[in-house]
Amino acid sequence: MPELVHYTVHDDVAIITVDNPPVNALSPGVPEGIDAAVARAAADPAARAAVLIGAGHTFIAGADIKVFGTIPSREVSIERSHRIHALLRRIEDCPKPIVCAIHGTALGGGLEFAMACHYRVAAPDARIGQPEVLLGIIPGAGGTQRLPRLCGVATAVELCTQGQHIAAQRALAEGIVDEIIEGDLLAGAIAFARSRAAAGETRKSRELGANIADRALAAATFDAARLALRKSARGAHAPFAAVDAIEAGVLRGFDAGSAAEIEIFADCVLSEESRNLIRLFFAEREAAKIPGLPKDTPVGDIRSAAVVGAGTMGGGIAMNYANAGIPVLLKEADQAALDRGLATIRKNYEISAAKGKLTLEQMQRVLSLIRPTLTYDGFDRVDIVVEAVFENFDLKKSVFADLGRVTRPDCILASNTSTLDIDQLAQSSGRPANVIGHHFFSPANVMKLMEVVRGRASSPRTIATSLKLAKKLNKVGVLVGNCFGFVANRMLAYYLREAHLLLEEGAGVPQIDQVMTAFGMPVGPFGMQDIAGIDVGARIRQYLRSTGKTRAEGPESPVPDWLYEMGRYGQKTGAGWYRYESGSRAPIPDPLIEELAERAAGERGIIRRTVSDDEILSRIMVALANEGANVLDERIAIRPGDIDVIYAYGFGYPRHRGGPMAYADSLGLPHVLAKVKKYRARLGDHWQPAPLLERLAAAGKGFYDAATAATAG
Ligand code: T1G
Repeated sequence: MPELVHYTVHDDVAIITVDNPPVNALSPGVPEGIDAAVARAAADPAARAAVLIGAGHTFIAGADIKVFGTIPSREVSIERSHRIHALLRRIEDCPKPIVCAIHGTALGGGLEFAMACHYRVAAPDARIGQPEVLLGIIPGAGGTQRLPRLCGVATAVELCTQGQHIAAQRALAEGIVDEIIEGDLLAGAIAFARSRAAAGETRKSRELGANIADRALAAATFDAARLALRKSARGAHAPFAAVDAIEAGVLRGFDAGSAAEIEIFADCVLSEESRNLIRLFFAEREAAKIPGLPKDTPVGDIRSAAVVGAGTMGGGIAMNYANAGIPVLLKEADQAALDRGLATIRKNYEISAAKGKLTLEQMQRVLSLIRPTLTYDGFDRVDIVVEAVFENFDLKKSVFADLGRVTRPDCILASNTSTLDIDQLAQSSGRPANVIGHHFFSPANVMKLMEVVRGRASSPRTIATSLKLAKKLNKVGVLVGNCFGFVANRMLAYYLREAHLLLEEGAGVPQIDQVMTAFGMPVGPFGMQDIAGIDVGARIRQYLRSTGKTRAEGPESPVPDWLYEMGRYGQKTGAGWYRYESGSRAPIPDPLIEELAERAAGERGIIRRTVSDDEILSRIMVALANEGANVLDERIAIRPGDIDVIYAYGFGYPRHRGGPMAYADSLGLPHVLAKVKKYRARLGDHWQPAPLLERLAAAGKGFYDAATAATAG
């Protein structure tokens, strides 16, 4: 077993190096190794102080998340937590100053170890955080107790309830870090440690009380946080649990607070919410691993790009490249369209700058990387082109024919189409091996998901380069097969079908949206259509009808097309499924929709009835899972985890529910199948049980069991 923690002495300072690649997680043996090394430094006459540092590209990125799944009971969790709390106290009680040197990330347990040290210094680009709530847990190694004592209650509540990583500069300003070290971090940390030793100083975070002394302010902070979480947590429990633990320590002291943290952590780590979030954490990383794609597949280095089409999507895509520091040509057919696209891009950056997300200097730099053009000049020098023109097949095919002519033979040719056939676009280019779908989600510069759509001829290099590029663009890339709507939109068609039909049968638009937002969706199906644009869906339906198809089997409600014919496209026209006061995005229910639903029901001979919230949730989620099963069976998605990652990042599906496939597993596939059959009997043959669902239900398995078995081979 390789040594996970190294001990050396340099300049009368003990150097304790954690060496557990890839991210120095606190896997079994690491905490114990640090503990032993600190005890050794305390007893070592050659050491007047100690530095704790990480080997490789980062400090400690937290507890080993893989271990959480092995915790058998609350009792075992509590026993393990008591052991780690005692260990951190021993570090804090070391009579010689211990300085933690942070580079890369200090996250979760990593920051907790850092806070048990007496001082913390950091590299300028280091990032720190308590992201445990993103895993459905809370800091479990004293973070809810030491953090508020270092940076105050408000910042501690913010970091522990939102889980974001903050930059070293802010950590310094908040009192979490004591010094930023430019240049050689270890040398700077040693010098810092020696200065503390010379001063004979140690400082125990647990004994700092000034930042938590104002009880009234703390109480107000807790109340405000709980109020805000009612909306922002979207039904997740862990953020509230983090507030409870911090509050316990502020009101009842460090020891009582630590005891409360240990109890609360035990409840969280054994919860379904945490299981769902941890599964998603690993599913997101698994999505980058493609069975059958050799590890040594050549990967192209994308250092220059071009985007064809400066509309809403094209502009957002160009911003992604510029934000990643990649110069990008932005081509439009005419000057007016180009000017409109550039104006939107500039406005987006100005909004971000106004929110302090980037400086004016940074804004100028990224804007300078976006080079507008009306011709294909320079396209022969770029590594990738993304086509993002209007969703019209003939137009896209002509663009791909051009690109096949004007670009280098190794240039990747990607399409941002959300529905059209990648193979036909590939044919048009004459370079099918280089063609692939890069399906961004609107707004493209914000949404993290990128469906990477492999065509029949997409080469391993094209696929591997696309997945690596997704990470460079700060996106989550998921490889999917080529079919109408790929994974995200194909399944969404069933989600929307049920929403539209439930409306006709008697449910209300606000009722359906309220059921879905109560479940945890950021917006309901009707609010979502009003944001995305009812015209977008209408044009897709028109295109499909021209090919004799519909988006989903079964009756297609005429109401969305009636709204389209009335010019009610949603927020952008002030009315859609809801009405909107000018300048406001607040949805106002419109009785007209009820009239249209009654008319549609009449035309289908339906007697409208009271529809329960349970039926609404069940039909929508069962339809989604059933089609998800078909997507898996046809290998359009490789794993259920890929589908869940797509829905979490593409549509804001509540992560604490795990995703549509994990949710179906939590219901039990026999139950889901029974529902499909019940709806088939009551609503019609368009409710066709997916063969995979039938097979797994019969085998008493879930989607994830089957996937795990398949991976195991
Ligand atoms: N445990 C186990 N494996 C981990 C891990 C962790 N904490 N972090 C990363 N990995 C694996 C990951 O699965 C992948 O494996 C590889 O490392 C590279 O990761 C006590 C209870 C650090 C910002 O939540 O956010 O501490 O796929 O692809 O993009 O209170 O990883 O190669 O096989 O993500 O450079 C809190 C989780 C834990 C941080 C690096 N910590 N990690 O990002 O690499 S709970 C976290 C991250 C806790 C305490 C509590 C990111 C990263 P593979 P990667 P990256």
